[in-house]
Amino acid sequence: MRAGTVRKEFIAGRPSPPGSTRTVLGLRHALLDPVGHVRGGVPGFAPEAAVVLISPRLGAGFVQFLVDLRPGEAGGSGLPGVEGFLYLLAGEAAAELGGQPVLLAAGDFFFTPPGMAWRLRAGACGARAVVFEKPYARRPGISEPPLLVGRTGEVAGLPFLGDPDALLRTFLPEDPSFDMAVNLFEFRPGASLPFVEAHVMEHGLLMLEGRGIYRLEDAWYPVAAGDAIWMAPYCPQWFAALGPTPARYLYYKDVGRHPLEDGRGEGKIA
Ligand code: UGY
Ligand code: MN
Repeated sequence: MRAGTVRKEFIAGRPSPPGSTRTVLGLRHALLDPVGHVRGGVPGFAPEAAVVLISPRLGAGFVQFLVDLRPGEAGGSGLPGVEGFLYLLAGEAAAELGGQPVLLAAGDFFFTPPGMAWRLRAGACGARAVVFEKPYARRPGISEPPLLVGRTGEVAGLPFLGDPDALLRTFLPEDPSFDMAVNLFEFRPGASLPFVEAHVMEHGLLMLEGRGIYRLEDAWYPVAAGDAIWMAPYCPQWFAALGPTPARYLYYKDVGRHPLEDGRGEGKIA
């Protein structure tokens, strides 16, 4: 290799050499290289239409999966006591949310309250989506969250901790009814999280655009669009955007519950 050149196969997002993967599975974090995706595991979708990225089998308190629907193909979910959040990554789709019809384009999203059945039918170009599902942690005296539909363009991106180069869009209301958040982070090239976070909430993350470096515990990973990351509670985490274009990621976070409530179903505090 000549000085100053980089072998393509070692750049995140490019094909890995046969027999190698960037996937890392740890006790407190995981990085999932799209090269390793294997389809199946979500009843309600054809086996080839879904890929489970993160689940309790990994140690997480939620599920994160990708959906790829061919034109006209449909699938859905809605388990008892489980709430859902879907973000349409590409294409167009007709959704039925508890029987209510809604048309979605790329960048649109919906939240379904615990137990509400939802179904998605892809439009003429197909549809790609990411879904987060979580058992709802009920709280005495607090009503369940309502059905919600939104569009990325209608949510303001606010400077994160005062940094105009790191814009955060918060898709779900900060209301005690909600026990999950889903946010979209956009970093200009060179921007970063201001410090290494270590917090009680866990994350599921999907890189949507651009590239950067993610610190997870004591390891630093080059990441690019298509990578998924699980961060367990207290996993030290930090991100910096590298490359010529902005980096964007969508992430899940459990919120709004006392740490003594288990966050994995019924709250334990009466
Ligand atoms: O909301 C968060 O905890 C966010 N700042 N974490 C992250 O992007 N890894
Ligand atoms: Mn965080």
